[in-house]
Amino acid sequence: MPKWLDNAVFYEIYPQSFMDSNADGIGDIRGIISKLDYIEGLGCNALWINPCFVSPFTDAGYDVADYCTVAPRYGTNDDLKTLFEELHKRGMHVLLDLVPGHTSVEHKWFKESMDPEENVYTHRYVWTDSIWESPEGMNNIRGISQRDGCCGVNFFSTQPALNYGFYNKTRPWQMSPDDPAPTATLDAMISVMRFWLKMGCDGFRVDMAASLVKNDEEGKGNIALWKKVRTFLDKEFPEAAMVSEWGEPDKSLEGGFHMDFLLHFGPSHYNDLFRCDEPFFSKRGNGSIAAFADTYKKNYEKTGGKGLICIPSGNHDMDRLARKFDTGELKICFAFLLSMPGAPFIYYGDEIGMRYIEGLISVEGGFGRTGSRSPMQWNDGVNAGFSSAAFEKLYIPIDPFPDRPTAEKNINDENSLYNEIKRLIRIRQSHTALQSKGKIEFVYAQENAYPLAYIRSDDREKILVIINPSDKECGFDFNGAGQELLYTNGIVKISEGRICASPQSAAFIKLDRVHI
Ligand code: TEU
Ligand code: CA
Repeated sequence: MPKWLDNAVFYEIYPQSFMDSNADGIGDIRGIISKLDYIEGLGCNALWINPCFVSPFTDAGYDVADYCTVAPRYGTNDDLKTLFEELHKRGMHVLLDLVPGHTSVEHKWFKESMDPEENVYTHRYVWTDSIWESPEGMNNIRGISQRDGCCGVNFFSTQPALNYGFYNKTRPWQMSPDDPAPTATLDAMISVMRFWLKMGCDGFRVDMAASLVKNDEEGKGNIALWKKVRTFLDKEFPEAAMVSEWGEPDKSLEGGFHMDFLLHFGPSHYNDLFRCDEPFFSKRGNGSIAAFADTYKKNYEKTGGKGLICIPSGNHDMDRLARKFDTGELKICFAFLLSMPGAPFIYYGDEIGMRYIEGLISVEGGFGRTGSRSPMQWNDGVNAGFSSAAFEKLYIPIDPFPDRPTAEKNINDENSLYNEIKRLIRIRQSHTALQSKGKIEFVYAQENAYPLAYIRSDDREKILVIINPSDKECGFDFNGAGQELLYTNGIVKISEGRICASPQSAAFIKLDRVHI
């Protein structure tokens, strides 16, 4: 595993909405470069940038038309290379977004593949052998060319599925992952990875990583495929970091990913934390952490030593954290996010409490996700400092409320969410036990009960983390003694064999003795 992941704290940038450097209303790479001081100032030392490649943008760039060229609206390949260099100068790293499962219908591979005459790309995508047969369990594209077949799609109807083979073959047109055409597809994707890694990118976030091999209930075909990618990386780019959008760390890490995300879908119970009717982190205090902690524990044991489980604050597909939570609640969310194992991911704007913009018309396939993708609010200038274009030209309308949070207001207010997060990152970065690989042991994570407590440890120290999102005082029996309060928000005390946490509090306590 690349050493830099040990203390990586990621910042996810949705490039179209971060910073516009040339007044066309769309964020761009030069804009990102101009804001590296800000990101570094917060304490983040790594970036994940959503797809920034040539695309017709029917799914915000997750419909790639040319994997090896930066979309002109974001700049040029040279700009991206400059970004890599600027980051490396600061000791920072960057993951690009690899979308290996599907392309745009406008990709030249797909155009060739629609041709009824046999050619190199005929089997690059999942095609049935008759226009009258749809691929089972998938939506499809049909009748848009003279090729006699239906092509499966992975997401929107503009995103035809690349052919990596079928783990269980039930129809004659289905190939096995080791057949020549699926092998050629994987080779092509490996070439894409090589292209960017050579240019200086530090790795990839991999989109829908479990979707490549089809009819693969248990994930075995996809695990085998990613193991081949691991072999390539071990040989040519051992320092490249790989994080999967898979949501099942026991599988993805076996496939050779260094990290997997917990997501708003899949079996992780991630939604119990922040995004359900009664989330654990709501001050109402009606949530339950038990199912999350149990699943986390199981995965943690299964994946012990193999890689990291990453918990994001949000992403471009989910509701903004601030849609349901106030600043007080958000501070407690981040005390948790920044004290868990694995590399934390902060979605741009979450650090200043950016809100979900209600009622927007969908932009570039965002639909309900559009409200979480609005332009970053930098200051009280024109368009919140995001762009000097006319308001109507902005990629997505900016939060219209005059009290909208901005980076500037946050930076200047000692009690802001931003400054709390900055403090939390600084504490994490000065205690290896709190970082990616420090161990975790849950001390208190009960059904329908508060608080949550765990011990983070390594061979240097043991740190007890107590998190009470609820607006009630609560506690539990604890047989140990604290030595030093590393972080506190509210009042948390250890006395007479009991921990007592004030309403909406969080604390990190260095332990000198503990008997549990
Ligand atoms: O998302 C995959 C994913 O599973 C989505 O279905 C998600 O659940 C959805 O956005 C509803 O919230 C990835 C990308 O993150 C997403 O932006 C892309 O649209 C999708 O893949 C297709 O590439
Ligand atoms: Ca621009």
